[in-house]
Amino acid sequence: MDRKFLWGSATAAYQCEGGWKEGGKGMSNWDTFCHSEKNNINPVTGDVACDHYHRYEEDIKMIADGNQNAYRFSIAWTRIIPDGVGKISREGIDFYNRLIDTCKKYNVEPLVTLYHYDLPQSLFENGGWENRATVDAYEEYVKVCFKEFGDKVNYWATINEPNYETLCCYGFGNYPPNVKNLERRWKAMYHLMLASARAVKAYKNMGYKGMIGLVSDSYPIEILKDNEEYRKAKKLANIFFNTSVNDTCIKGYYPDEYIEHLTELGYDLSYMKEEDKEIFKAGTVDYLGVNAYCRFLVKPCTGRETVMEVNNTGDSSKNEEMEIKDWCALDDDPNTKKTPWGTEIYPKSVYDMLMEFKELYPDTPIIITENGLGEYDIVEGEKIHDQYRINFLQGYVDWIKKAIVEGCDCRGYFVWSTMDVYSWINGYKKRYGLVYIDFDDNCKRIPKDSYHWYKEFIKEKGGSY
Ligand code: BGP
Repeated sequence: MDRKFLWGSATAAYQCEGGWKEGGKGMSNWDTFCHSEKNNINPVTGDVACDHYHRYEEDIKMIADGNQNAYRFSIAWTRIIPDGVGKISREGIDFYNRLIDTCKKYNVEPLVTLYHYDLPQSLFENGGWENRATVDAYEEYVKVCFKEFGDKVNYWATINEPNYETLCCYGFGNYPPNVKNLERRWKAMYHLMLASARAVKAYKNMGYKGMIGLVSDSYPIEILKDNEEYRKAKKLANIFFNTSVNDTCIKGYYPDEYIEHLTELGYDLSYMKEEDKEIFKAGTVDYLGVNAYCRFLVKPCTGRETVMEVNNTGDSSKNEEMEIKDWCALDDDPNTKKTPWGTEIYPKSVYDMLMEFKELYPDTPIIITENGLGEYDIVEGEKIHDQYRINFLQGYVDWIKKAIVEGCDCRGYFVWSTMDVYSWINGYKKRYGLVYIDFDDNCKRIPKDSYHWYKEFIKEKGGSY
């Protein structure tokens, strides 16, 4: 495998494919959730989404025309094994073979995520990731993927964001099963981490030579005051958001401090089995995929009960609230610019994080598997002048360059997202794409100014990374 820097963009199956009842696909928890009354904030579905299921060739051609040499997408488990366990669907396998072959045809390297939030409904109903049986089912599913696509795919990602997914499922409670209970969260996350380790182990045992990693949403944690209480909040936040995932998949064991803290909180950890230790050891990743969106500013808890509210409204006056009892609270710097959804715009965060990884995990290469800006885009005479997105992306790639020059082993960068896709809970109004999708006009594709900027940037500067 040659070592070219990957310049690409990313999507995930539920967010772009559509074709929710086509090709023998089974139902996922997201199909069910989006059709339920619980989906009441922005009540839309991914039934059609960008119609990528039918228009993937047009999309991959667009990626290649934009000078991108890589495309990150996810496989919908429900297309491969519609009921989660048991019968394999040939039609589903054929679809992903076509998708991967099309990438190859256009010289676009596929980076394939095996699980990106959409869980087969049958497994979800049996407890989802809280149930260890889901780990067994996942291992069977990924082995089918390795067997069918392993000769063609050089980059795999086991799980997308074990931290953020379980935070939304069991902290904010805005993703199915819509629960607010952090004890259940840690259990689900443990099983996701175990599933990832079992996938890595299976991949190696099957003799494949590609790179397999995990995609982690990671955040540099910062404090605005330097005193003991703030430093303690920073340390706990780092365990909560970063090392609980990153140490585990890179070093092959859960950090002691993490286990100690959960024990202090009186949680039942009997789901952590002694025999799993060997699996975590054998299942360490070849690279860490990092979804880099922002930093977290934290402060000590004020003593209130846990409150966790995420801004899914797109109204910047509605602040995110995160006060996690016995851990930390989210702080705010009023001087930093924010998106309409309240996320800080702070490109230097990627540099701070990469430099931290260089110290903590010097032997593990990093691929930035997502980075992007959610905005309301406006079409003006068939054009989208998203200069704000260009500024944002330019900031990030410049800071990444600096980190590489200073010795960080970063091997790729993917913009979220290839085109506008369904945004979890935010629906279709929060747009991240390099390409605009007119959801009211047969999913017409219009490249934005940022698409053209990225194309030129890769041509001019891409080779120097
Ligand atoms: C990441 C997810 C993506 C994507 C992105 C933007 O956490 O991996 O799937 O959706 O965030 O998030 P959102 O659409 O909620 O703004």
